[in-house]
Amino acid sequence: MHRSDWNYKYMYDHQAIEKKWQARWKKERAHATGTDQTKPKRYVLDMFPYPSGAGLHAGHVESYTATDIYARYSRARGYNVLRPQGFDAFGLPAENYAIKTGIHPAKTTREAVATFTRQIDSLGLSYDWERSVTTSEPEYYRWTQWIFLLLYKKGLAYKKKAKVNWCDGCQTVLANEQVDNGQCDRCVGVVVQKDLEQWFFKITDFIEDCEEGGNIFKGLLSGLEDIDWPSSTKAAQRNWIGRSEGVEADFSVNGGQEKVRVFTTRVDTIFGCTYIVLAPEHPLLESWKDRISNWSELESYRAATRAKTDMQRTDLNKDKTGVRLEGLSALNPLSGESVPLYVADYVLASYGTGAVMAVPAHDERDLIFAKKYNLPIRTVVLPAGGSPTEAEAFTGEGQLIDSGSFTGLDSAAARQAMADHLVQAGSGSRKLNYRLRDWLVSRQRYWGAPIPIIYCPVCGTVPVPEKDLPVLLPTDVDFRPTGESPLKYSASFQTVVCPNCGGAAKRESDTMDTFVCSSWYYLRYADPGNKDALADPQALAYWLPVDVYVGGAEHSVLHLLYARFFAKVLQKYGQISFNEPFLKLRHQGIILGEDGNKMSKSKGNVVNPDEFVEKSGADSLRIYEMFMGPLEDMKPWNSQGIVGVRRFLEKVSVVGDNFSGQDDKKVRSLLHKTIKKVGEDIEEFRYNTAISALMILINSLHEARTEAGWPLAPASMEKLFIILAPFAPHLAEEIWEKSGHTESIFKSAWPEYDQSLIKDEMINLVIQINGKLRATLEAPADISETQALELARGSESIKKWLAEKEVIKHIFVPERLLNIIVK
Ligand code: ANZ
Ligand code: ZN
Repeated sequence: MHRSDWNYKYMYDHQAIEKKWQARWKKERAHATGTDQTKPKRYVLDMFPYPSGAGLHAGHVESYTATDIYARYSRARGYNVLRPQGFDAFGLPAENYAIKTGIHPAKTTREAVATFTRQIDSLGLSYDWERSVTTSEPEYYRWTQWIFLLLYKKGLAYKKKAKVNWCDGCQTVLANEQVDNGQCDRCVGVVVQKDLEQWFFKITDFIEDCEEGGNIFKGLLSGLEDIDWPSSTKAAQRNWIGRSEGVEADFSVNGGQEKVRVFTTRVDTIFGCTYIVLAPEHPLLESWKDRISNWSELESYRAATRAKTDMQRTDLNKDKTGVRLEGLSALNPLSGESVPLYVADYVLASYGTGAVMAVPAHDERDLIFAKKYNLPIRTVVLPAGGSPTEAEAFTGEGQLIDSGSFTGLDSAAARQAMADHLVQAGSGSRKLNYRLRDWLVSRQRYWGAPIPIIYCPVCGTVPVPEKDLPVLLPTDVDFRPTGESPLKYSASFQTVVCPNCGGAAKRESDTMDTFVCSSWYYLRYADPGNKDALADPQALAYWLPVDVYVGGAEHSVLHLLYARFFAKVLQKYGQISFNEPFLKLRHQGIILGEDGNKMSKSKGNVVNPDEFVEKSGADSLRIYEMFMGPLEDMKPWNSQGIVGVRRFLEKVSVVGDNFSGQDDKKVRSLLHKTIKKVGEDIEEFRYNTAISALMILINSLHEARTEAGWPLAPASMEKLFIILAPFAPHLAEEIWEKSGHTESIFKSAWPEYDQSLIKDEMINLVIQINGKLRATLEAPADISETQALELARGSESIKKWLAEKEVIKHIFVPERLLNIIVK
């Protein structure tokens, strides 16, 4: 950008004004949470930031401004508003930086928190800092550990050896939710599968509703119906949970007693099954060792799949490989047909029964595999009025053919009939499956909350007693990654006795996934200083649940699912009395660089908010980001745009210089329309249209200005500044003070609009054709010449007079008459 773009006329000194008001707000504790709990409340929450060394970015400004406008508006509406902010401070980046530089993560985190706080304050965001939390502080993670213990005591936290995602780059395990396309979502390194003993949280227990003591607790699925969230986010959660209704069916092996059980959602295609596939890890394989004649071939295949991730294995575009189990065959329980057995890694051990009936004609993966290994492809479902092709699998529903006594049924009816048949014959059952797995929460890293567990050679696994919390993160630690948790080698940490028998013991050395810390932080804001409990029940009862939550859509299945799970656990065990933590959720869209690309250091297109705050002011930056487009849209940065917004604020400041004037009927009516629109838009987060309405109003003020002053009387003018204030808080305060007020503008109530003023005044417009009265049409008083002509042309009673005539000219008398001359 060119320097000259910044040549404002400086009609107001934004730097002086903004500093002045920020200092005053701080001194007067202007943003402290209200204490009068007889008032209705609104809890307005942002996803708290990870305090990275890079500081605040444009996306933070976007979402924090959106919630700030909402919070300021809500206060003016008489709500008690909770508007906290904190820091999600544990995590890999600080630790990775420490490994590189040797600087302790506690120090870099502290510095980053200070930078973020300064930047946030420079934007005039009305956070109550007295309620801030930082997840890496012992007074906070003490309660993270306390929740871990609650889960442990209720059997919802357990340790087991499992195949887990291992990132070599980060030298730690990852949750399924943190693996993106086979890559680590932090370092983008390849994720491999390893068998490790790890801690899990039983999130799968909370998918469906459950009953306890006569109460129904809503699960992760049905709870979605009660909340106002973007439908795409709800869909992402449903998909991730992946509820699927199907059938388990037994195929007997080699005509004997032994059976292999498959899970299918399409039992209607069972007559088209031409082979069976088992996952390479399937437990039955070992027991068939003696009967499989190509055992060694199978062994080497199984070894080769071990390195692959689930994602690589199930990718449609990847080559499908497998090994036939020579010497074995399976019997179809409905058709009685004998089919071969294969082991192939496109079938996962962890889903369903780890075995599938393959139907190449109706399943894409099976088709690829069948073509490769020359297996029969048999069509058993026809699309309505269609015929089969071998090039593509027909995966839709239709009518059954070649399916014995089931031929002719449609897919849905066939599924019912076949399931009944299998159940009666004792060779199958109806089955619900889920894609969601329990949440893997242990990490072999330093910078996280220690898991409060002690291992005693005599007593086994012993939870740390609550009175001994927090288990402090030690500082005498070498955090270079070795694949084992650095805490294992901290002498101070490992010097511990068993709380049970007093004998020498060892601590769990893994730390918790940072998503554990962020799954409950919103509760702590209700009562952040509490030393005896996670939060006072009365404070929770008043403030929770969160009324409005704003944050990025990238958290759809991570944070947002985990937080819902925690709420359900805490509700079930009496800690809270609600089931869904976030009643209304909105996402801010990604802000792209000026070049239309994603902002990145390497592209040099990163916008630093500090620069814009300094040059055009926080108020300009706030309004610009809200004016860029709908909040949830992805949109590119445009430096010219902020210049335009700044000009708008300059016009505002000119209006604020003195309030003298008298209400003009039209402008006053526009003011009341704007009051209505801005209020309604804020409630729905439609900030761009609210701002454009304010701009129109300010422009019309300038246009209608006369010698006598502004076209609004001071009382009306005040209303204007009150509705502008949430957007441009500093400038609004300054103007308010200049106009003689001694109290903050944010103490003023939101103005009510006058219903009678927002109704457009209507008149009866006389329409003449060649001077003869032909109609009188109802029209707004301020109808223009062209609008009047359009109105006349569209009216049935005039159309016939104009048909096949040529309009020569027309005469328009505003508010009275339109005379159309035709030939
Ligand atoms: C036969 C069949 C025919 C299938 C057809 C689909 C279409 P969802 O909906 O995601 O639950 N499947 C079952 N277990 C599997 C495993 N462990 N690994 C890989 N695939 C597995 O998917 C269920 C379908 O996925 C099942 O239905 C099975 O293939 C496959 F025309 O059975 B189906
Ligand atoms: Zn012991």
